[in-house]
Amino acid sequence: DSFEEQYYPSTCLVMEAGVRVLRRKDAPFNKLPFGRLFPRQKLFRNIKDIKTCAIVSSAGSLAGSKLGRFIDTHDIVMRFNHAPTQGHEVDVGSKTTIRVVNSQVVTKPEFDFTHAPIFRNVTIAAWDPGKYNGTLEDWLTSADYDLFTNYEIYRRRYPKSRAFLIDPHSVWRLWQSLQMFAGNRPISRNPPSSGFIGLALLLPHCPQVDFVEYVPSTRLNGRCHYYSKEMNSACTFGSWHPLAAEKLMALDMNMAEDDDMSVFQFGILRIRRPDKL
Ligand code: NCC
Repeated sequence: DSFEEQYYPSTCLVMEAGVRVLRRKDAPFNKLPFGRLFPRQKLFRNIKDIKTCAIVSSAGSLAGSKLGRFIDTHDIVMRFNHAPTQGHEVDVGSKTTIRVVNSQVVTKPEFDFTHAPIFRNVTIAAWDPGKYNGTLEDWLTSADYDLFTNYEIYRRRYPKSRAFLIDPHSVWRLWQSLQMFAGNRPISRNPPSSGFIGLALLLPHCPQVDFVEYVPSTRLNGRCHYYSKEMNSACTFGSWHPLAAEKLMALDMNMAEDDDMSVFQFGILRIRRPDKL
């Protein structure tokens, strides 16, 4: 085993899932008109210049954190779904490079995916799990929410946009990595949350990822999101997504040099990419 595999097996497991966006050359999209909607560009420009990335969870306990300035110092900032920055800059920052969005957000009219300014001028990585063991052809007709219609509208309206679809097979491979980490405690056969998918998607592009308020900090306040008043601990500890298993695995990936202080006091996990895989 390499040095990394011996010391950071969980990080390696997440890397090995190979979470990725679909490309034009991928079968069956290379033979389908739909595949020509995929951007020719890479997920990120100037990948050699990327040194640090921040992933901002949507957790309610980000409220009052004052982590905005810290978050904005990163080269790449990832956010989720329709989580706003406006009005919350002090706590969550104002920079957004990429949004990972689930297929409900792409589909449901209240989010207005094809028009809302929050989804413009940022990279989009949209995902839908489809059926476990389903083919990509199946997925096109049996996605949990039909994200394809609005994806097509969006791409035609904004041809220069960097809006990608995440390979659903890679989402299920990530689920398998999670199951492997959980060992003999079976996890529910539901896909990981956008947060964990985002981590796995970003890590291959970034030597150091700071994941903010994913493992809950001492600010824990019972709120679902920092941008709403809804109280719901299931948002933090999980109900449908295998969120608790994800967070245990992410905590196992933490490499902050100090001690547990930064994780629980500041709510920041620091995850380094194993470079010698
Ligand atoms: O709530 P959601 O997640 O948009 O949050 C994004 C990611 O932040 C992390 N999170 C969030 C809240 C919290 N208290 N603790 C956290 O750690 C999680 O990693 C989460 O993935 C999703 O994953 O896409 C999810 O989306 C929502 C919802 O569809 C969208 O917000 C749109 O309204 C789901 N909620 C429902 O379906 C009711 C949620 O289960 C998963």
